[in-house]
Amino acid sequence: MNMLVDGEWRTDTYQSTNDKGEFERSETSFRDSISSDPDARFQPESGRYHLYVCYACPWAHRTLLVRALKGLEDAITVDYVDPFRDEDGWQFTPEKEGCTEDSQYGNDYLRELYQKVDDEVTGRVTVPVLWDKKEETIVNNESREIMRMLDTEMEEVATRDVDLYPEGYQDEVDRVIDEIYEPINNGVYRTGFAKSQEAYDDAVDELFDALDHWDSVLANQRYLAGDQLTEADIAMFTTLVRFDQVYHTHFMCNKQFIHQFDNLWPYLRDLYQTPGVAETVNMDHIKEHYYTTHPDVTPTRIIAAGPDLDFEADHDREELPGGPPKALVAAD
Ligand SMILES: N[C@@H](CCC(=O)N[C@@H](CS)C(=O)NCC(=O)O)C(=O)O
Repeated sequence: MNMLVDGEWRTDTYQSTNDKGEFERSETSFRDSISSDPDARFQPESGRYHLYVCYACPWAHRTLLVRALKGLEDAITVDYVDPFRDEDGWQFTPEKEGCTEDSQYGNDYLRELYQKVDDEVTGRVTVPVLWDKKEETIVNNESREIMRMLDTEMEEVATRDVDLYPEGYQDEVDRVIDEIYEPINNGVYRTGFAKSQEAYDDAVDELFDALDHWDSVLANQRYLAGDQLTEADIAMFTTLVRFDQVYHTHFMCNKQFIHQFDNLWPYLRDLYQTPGVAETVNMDHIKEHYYTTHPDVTPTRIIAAGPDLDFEADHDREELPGGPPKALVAAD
């Protein structure tokens, strides 16, 4: 696979599986933070930060969702790369529907930003990227951390009073995000990129055990951390919304569809129908990306047709305690 090595783009270096055929995700390289601490280097300022994302990517999708729910659209600008990724990595193709140019520099490739920041950089060139226009550098490219910063450190520039890491829920939110990461968020990739039967069997079993567990939890509570919508739901949503149309078939996560689960399916529709969420879902980009970008998984690059899902159908979860933040409902 492709990555930057000492600042140079290489297409022959990155091994994504270990000798047991298990997928191993490499560590993210830029880990600074926006902080309202007076001494912090990256202060929360409107207009200062920019996101580079791909609509197709579940990790990038987390950051788009927090931006939308908190009303940070004017404060944080965004560019969208092409969902099709080949040997050259992520590209800017503004002529394509839903994609933009690199509004900051007019680059052709996302890797050029990484090289601009550090001409000796070694690492994968991934989305999301949180860019600082003032210092012209990458603040962070780890979605969980970007999600938290946008949620908790940008209050003064957010236009909506939405708190996705509410007091009293924080330990539970962190626990749930940790708990769903390996078997579910990363689990679909571990299943789909497995290079041995054993690695696949382990990953797919772990994935569906975890889905069964959360399906039963969601029988009695509206959201993953209780009665409030939190970052944990954002993290779960971006995997679930891709599941039936992509992970089930392309990644062979096919013991069951999400739309066959008693509670995960209404829960997914409930989240989808939360004001601001649906606009962040670009299913065409999602499908194009996965089916065409991993030729070792789907060599024909043919985009599978189904299934046809009605994310807008009634979910009937209003009967459970809690509901979307008032500021979101009022804005709708
Ligand atoms: N840990 C990172 C993972 C991001 C990531 O893997 N993004 C994928 C797209 S879904 C990517 O950009 N992959 C390009 C590559 O690995 O070369 C995060 O959560 O932000």
